[in-house]
Amino acid sequence: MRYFLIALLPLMLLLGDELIVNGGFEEPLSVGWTTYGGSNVTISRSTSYHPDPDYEARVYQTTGGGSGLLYQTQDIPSTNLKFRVQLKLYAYDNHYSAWAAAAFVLYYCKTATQILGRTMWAYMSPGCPWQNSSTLHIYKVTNQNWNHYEIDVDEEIRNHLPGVNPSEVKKIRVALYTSAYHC
Ligand SMILES: [Ca+2]
Repeated sequence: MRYFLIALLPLMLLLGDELIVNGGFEEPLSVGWTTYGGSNVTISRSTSYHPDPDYEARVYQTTGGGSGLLYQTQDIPSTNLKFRVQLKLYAYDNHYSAWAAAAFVLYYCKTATQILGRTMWAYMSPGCPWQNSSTLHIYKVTNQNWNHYEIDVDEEIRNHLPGVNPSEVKKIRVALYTSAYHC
């Protein structure tokens, strides 16, 4: 095996309103969530990933390329929202031509199919080509702990994503995401 990826999250809320359906994973993942991935991707929920008594979800990808995704898209009234998540991310490769990454992604969407920009928390192996741009802001994660993250969505877009007009953002997609190349 050349690499593996793991990404988990127990809690997701857009403060003000709880806009995420089944964000605590108390119900099966089929409630509110869509999964995507090949035979090398396993997406599951359990109470055992984090030591607390509650449920978490995990996207796990092993040898082979491609992506794994656990995601949902919701309408938002405006970008005047706070977003909070708790995450543990890890990615590994041991081959010079390969790379792997585990990430949590907030997609800012105009419609269900038109993505204007993204914010990511990402654990990337050396060689991962992802870079900041006017429509992509990456918070690099370099530890393998459970970490809490919170952002003000409007401030995030205005401060870090000059290519995104906040007034055009009508939907947010949240995704637990793994990706690998040539592994
Ligand atoms: Ca737990």
